[in-house]
Amino acid sequence: MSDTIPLVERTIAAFRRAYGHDPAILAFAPGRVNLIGDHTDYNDGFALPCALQFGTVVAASPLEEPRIIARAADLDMAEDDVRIDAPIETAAQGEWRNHVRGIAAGLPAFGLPVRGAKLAFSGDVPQGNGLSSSASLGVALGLALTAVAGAQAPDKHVLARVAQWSEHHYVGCACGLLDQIASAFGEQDSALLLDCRSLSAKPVAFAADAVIVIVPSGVARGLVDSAYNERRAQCRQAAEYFGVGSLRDLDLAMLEAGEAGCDAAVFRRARHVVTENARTRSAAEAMARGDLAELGQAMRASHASLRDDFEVSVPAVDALVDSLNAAIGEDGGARMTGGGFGGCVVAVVAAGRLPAVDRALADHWLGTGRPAQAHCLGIPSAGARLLQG
Ligand code: GAF
Repeated sequence: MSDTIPLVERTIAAFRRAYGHDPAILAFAPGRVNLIGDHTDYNDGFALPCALQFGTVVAASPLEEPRIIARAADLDMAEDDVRIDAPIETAAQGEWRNHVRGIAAGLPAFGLPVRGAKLAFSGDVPQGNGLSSSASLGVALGLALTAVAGAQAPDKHVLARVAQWSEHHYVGCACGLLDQIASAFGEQDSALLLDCRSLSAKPVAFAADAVIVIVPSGVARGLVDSAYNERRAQCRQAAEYFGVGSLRDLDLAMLEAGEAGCDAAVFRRARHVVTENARTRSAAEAMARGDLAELGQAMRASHASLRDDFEVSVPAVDALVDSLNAAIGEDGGARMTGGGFGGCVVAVVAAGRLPAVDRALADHWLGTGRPAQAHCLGIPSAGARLLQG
């Protein structure tokens, strides 16, 4: 919580500046880093994320009219003002306003009340890095708007689903539930083993001597939504071809038996999902035992699969992962994280290896000639919560 104080103060100050009084409600939801299990969530599979110390704060107060006014403190106080007594239109694609509108429309779609509100929000999740700034905003907005409507805090699964609905219907990304569940259910000092079929989120405690290192690649994620939606469609195609409801139900034997007649790219997508599910479960077990060597092996294999079979990595990310893995040795591992096409690399590493990691990163940036990116430690943190109200 102490890490969120400057952010909270910034958001309260923005709210006062916009509306001339203090907010009644303050809601916070974190971003997340995924340690392993990417592109499995929309295939009913497994993932191992943890909520982070970064997030979004939404300050809110009721408004008597059926309108939602929102001010984006980090975007020069840009404003949205939308009526909620008529169907809510989408804003232009790519606009932050779609997050506000999508949550305002999504709450009633899940039987939750929405009423007029004044909002201001601010966040410190590094943007465009695959650390779920979008999910953190959506979940915090859902929490704030239900509190403004005087309703009980929503069930966390429903909160996550509302934020996913908003992404699908307003933001334009057909995402799974990984980011929203991680943001809603995060636990201090633990990762979460998500089963995206049952939606259970089981805390897996971090080994005492393990740390998470998050390194931006410096490659802004481009064309993410269209490439993401295409991968999702290929997974659906694979499930149809193999005759299963979702790729969660496919195993290696079925996969191999069906290879000959399958489109080669669709086959590789399916192979990634099947092998990634197995890796994620064994990585969670390795983490619970404190076995960083086995966890690291699973992370390396996950990266190779995302690079070669799912084809969502880029050369700059591959080079960064290689530099990190060379420095880490048997004491953990590194991989791309999130949707791909740039963004961050994550490493889980024995704390004693940190000086070697720092040196390797300094050499990496010098050697590649790419602008050096500041890395940080990821702190597994608690999930979404009301800070006030
Ligand atoms: C993005 C999506 F939003 C998630 O649902 C998930 O599919 C992830 O990419 C890849 O694992 O973050």
